[in-house]
Amino acid sequence: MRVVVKLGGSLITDKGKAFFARDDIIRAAAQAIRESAQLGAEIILIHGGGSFGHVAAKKEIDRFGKLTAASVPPVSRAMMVLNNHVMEALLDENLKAVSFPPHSFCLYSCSKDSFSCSFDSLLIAFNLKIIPVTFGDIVFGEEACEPAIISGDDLALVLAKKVNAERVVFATNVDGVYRELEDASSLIPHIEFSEIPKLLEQIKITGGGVTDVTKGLPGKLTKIYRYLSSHDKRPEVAIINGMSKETLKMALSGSKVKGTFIT
Ligand code: IP8
Repeated sequence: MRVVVKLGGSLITDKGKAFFARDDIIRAAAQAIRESAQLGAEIILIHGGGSFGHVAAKKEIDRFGKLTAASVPPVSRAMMVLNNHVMEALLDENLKAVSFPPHSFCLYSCSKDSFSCSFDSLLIAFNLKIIPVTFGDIVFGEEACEPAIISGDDLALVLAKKVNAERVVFATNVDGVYRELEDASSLIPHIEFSEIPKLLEQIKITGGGVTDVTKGLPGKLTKIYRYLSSHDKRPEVAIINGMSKETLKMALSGSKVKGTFIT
């Protein structure tokens, strides 16, 4: 099974502590990836920025009011450090994995408010059964544009389309999408793809009543809808809890696990 997995920043870092990687979780995720690869999963791995990229980017914005070309070295550095934690864990599991930092192959267009990336090398690695690893990053702006942050969610969804992935797994630090944040029994196990706009309206009306603890969920759902509505071989999207190695492994192997599935 072809699967694109994003390890969220709130899963692999401690968002409350600047530049703090949760190596135990990263290592468990690497084991889950190895075990599912042994069961036949063909994987593209993406990770978020957590307390590395977001903290570094915020520092720049607080200092200069915006991201500038001079923000690229410190923000990309923070992401390379976090990426190194992930790469070391994968390579220690004897996985064949190679890192593709987006600041070296993506550009931001401010006139189109969109990114363009050259995925050729990454896709060659994937076809050679080497796990490509990429991540949310700062990327230069083209022509007169300032740099911008490309999120791992965008990369996951674009790549899922490129390789016709059967499943996209968003591994987070919560079990999925909840109707009521405080009510564990309100986990939504299934969302019909066509119902995402309605659900987003509900989120707007209730001011976030339908949400998970990461405020990025409405953004994630909007992106899922935007990127995948025009795709005929739409992958199943699973939002799961990556704190459990077994859940992650089973999700990567195509099983139905606890979480929210969007089909
Ligand atoms: O956590 C953000 O990636 P995300 C990356 O996937 C940076 O949104 C540099 C903040």
